[in-house]
Amino acid sequence: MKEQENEGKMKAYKPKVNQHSKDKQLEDFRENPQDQYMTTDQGVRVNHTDDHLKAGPRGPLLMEDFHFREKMTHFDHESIPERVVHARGSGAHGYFQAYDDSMKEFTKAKFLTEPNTRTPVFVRFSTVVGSKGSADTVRDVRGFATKFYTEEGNYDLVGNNIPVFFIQDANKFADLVHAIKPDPDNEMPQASAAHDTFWDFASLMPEINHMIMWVLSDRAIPRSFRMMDGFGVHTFRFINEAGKARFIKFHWRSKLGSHSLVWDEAQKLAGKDPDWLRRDLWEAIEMGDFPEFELSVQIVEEEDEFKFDFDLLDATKIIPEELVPLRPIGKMVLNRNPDNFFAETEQVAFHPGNLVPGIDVTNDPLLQGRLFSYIDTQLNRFNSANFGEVPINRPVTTVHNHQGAGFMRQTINKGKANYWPNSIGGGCPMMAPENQGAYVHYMEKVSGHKIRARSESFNDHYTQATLFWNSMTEPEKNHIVKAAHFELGKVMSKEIRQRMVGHFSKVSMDFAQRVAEGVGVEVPQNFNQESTGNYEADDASKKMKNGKSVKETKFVSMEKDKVRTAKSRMVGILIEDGYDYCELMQVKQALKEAGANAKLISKFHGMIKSSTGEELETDKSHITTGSIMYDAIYIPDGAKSIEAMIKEGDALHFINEAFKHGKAIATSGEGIALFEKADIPGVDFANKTSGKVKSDKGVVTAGNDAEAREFATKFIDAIKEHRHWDREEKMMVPA
Ligand code: HDE
Repeated sequence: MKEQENEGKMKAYKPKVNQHSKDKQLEDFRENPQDQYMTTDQGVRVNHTDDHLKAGPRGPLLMEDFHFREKMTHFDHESIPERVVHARGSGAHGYFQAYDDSMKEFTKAKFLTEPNTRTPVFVRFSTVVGSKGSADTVRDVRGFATKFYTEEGNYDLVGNNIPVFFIQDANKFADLVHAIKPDPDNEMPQASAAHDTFWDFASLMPEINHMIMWVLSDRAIPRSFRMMDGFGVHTFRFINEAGKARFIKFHWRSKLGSHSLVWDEAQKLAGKDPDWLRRDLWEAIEMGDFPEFELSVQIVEEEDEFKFDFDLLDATKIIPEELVPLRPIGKMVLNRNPDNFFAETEQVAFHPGNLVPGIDVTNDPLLQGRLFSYIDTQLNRFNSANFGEVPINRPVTTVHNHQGAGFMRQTINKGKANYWPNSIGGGCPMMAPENQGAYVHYMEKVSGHKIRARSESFNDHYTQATLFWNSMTEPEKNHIVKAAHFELGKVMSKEIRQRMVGHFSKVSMDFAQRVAEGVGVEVPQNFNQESTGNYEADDASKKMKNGKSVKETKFVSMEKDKVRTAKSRMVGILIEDGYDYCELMQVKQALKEAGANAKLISKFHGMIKSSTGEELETDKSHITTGSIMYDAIYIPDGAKSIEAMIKEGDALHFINEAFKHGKAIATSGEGIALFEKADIPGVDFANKTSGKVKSDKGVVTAGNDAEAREFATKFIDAIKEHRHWDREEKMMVPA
């Protein structure tokens, strides 16, 4: 009788299934209604999961409650060690497709040469320093790791969004990471290089200087994972069908271009939306704005190895694109979000040594060390050698070998012969000949003494740092200087600040002076800091004498190499009751046609009435958003709406802050008074009624007689510029 009563209560508890929900799990349940019930891990159906089994409703737990024990045990064990670096990441599925077969001349890798094949990929973007729960927008290098599930096995391109690295030899990696991670005594600061230990290490290690320039630049605060380039960093090798090898460098170029945040914005976003980059990627894919990246290579003939003024094996150097241009191979499209973060993004295991025929490594001493580290770290994360069997890591090709045991083995290998050679199993699996797709390492001839040293050819640590500085536009230089003021400004030790400015004096006196004045030190004369590496003269350095170089390279500057598009940009539209519906709809339509997205924002979230009576529901209220979450802002005309905003601190701050961050801002008619009130410099109030469309440094205004279409076009042109850095000259605007 009691049991029947209980059952009755439980039925009453059963939640209603929302027929309109789009949840993927629900879709599966709809397809297989017999599977809709919760079960234990043993597949036994569960009738109640809110209380554990007790001796009476106020009594103790009964150990026979297998459902509770299993649920609790699983929960207690549901985390794995986070990655020691690159702990915070976001993943996406997609495909890669070659444009044509032109790479056949250089590589036999089929996925790079067969235009009719779409190779599935999984990409994981990451920050390096912060823990798994840290903010996305911190100043840091971004990881850009791609797993290609090719027909010849998995190939991993485990790159970054910066083309060079901090150190030249893998033996320094542990020191670098210890120095940049939070201090060992108090575990501070989180996800930041701005503390004494990192700059102490940096100031004692001249090889870091080129990388420091990149990390201080806007590359280290990307606007979006979709809007950054990627690099393989090391020099790799392509091998063609005939066995000829060439040196190559991999590049990913975002089709949307490479764009950044500003530092003030990055810091505010870290508080307002720490998931900013993750959310941006997820939402873009959900909306069908699929991120696209072009894969290219720089190719250097083996005989040209020593034709440059730097060593190709030195990962602190780029090959300027003026010397070796990029050759496009194909494009990658990211078109599907993961179904489960843990199973896919967390468990994906990359390894630069996952190679397929046609691609090989070089003797870059940084790369060589990585070839050891990645499997080792996966063993720590998975506590098993079977991590390759996790679905996200499994190749699409068949796996045949004798590695059939260990923790959490999934595959059930059959038969007795788990050794090679064997006759019992008919000699299976057999060795594959090269013409059947076997991987054969490139037969590079190597000889040398056993020696703990680096080639003298690695010992120039300033030329490319100077090249980077010289290649920047003035606004980009300003940002680098400000970043140095912030980073070194947080360093307590004057000695370390001094030493770092000493290095900067060898990069550029101008740069060093501008940094020095912000961090309270003098620029030293004739600064010299000995390298910690053991550099030994060898043939390479002699051969490189008079190697090719350039004084400037346009491709390292995000400004000079800018892609102008409004595609997938997010525009914030501020409205209150009384806005001009007709104008708003025309501008929204023009934005849509340009591929941009828009969100309506008002003081309170809800239905807002236009001056002509139409109602629109806003997407956000001021309390849940901020200008930092938009690429551009627009305020439609409408006397009552504008009047309300003029009295609203939040709206004024919104406009003012967007202006400060160099974004396109637009308004018309009465809105011009709002811009004046928000301290937007140079706005012509007289333009309010009769004025034509005016666009000045990304501030677009129009009188209420002006043509809405023309107004929208000018606004979109301003959005395409991404940021209007020339505004920074009159940066008297507080925000
Ligand atoms: Fe990594 N790196 N790394 N790294 N790295 C890891 O492997 C390491 C380096 C990069 O989204 C770890 O699975 C050493 C350069 C990315 O899962 C670890 C050295 C580049 C990711 C490791 C380097 C990278 C990692 C930590 C110097 C750009 C994230 C977790 C010799 C070309 C991959 C893991 C993901 C992750 C070691 C230097 C890129 C510890 C020893 C240079 C994108 O194995």
